[in-house]
Amino acid sequence: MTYTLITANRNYSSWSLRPWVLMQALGIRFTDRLEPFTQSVNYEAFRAFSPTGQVPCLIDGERTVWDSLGIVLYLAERHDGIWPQDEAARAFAMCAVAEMHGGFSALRNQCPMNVGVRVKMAPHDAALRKDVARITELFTQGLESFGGPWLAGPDFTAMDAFYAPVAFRIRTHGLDVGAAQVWVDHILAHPAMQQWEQAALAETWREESHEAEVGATGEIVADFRAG
Ligand SMILES: N[C@@H](CCC(=O)N[C@@H](CS)C(=O)NCC(=O)O)C(=O)O
Repeated sequence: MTYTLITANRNYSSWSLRPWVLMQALGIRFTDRLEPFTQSVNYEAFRAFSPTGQVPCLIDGERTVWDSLGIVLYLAERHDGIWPQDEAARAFAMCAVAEMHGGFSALRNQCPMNVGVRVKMAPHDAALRKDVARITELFTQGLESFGGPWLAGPDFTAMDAFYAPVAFRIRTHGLDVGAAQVWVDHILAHPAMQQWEQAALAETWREESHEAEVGATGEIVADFRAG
């Protein structure tokens, strides 16, 4: 029996992307079930399959595993390669994943993931400048300490998956991460990210609140989506 991974719109759903890209990159097979957002809050509809009324959600037989971090920890008990082999890299990756899961609220709120759109942002406030500086520092530290090309060494791991939505945010909002851009370019070229991006561009769903959110961040200078 294979897993079923339930996720939402490719264009908007940043939390969905984390386990999806990790499973794709590591060759962990799953049935891909997409439940699009139909309104700004989808709690009632998503409660049919997810205890939190949110995606992503992994179904493994009779078992439901929820929350992107819960899913990745669950998979790590069953599959090799979720975390780096090297102990120091593993410690770094685990801390960085925790930091992403619980932090970066300015980046999250002010630079929503919208894969197909490009924005000329208004000047950054202090909170966003702090988040972008920390992202730059963290990526640079990972690449320098563990030799790249991935954030915690030679292999794609959970750390890359957790920051994959950030790569789309960086591109959409034109954020400057200095030399760490090398990782952004590398992950955007990964076949799984390309697959996600092509699906995002092909989507014709538009959800009003997500559109308003990206419109509020600055001037939309390009929109590569179909429809
Ligand atoms: N902490 C959760 C957050 C999940 C989350 O916020 N998911 C969003 C989609 S990206 C969601 O399902 N929102 C429900 C809605 O928009 O109604 C996780 O890591 O999985």
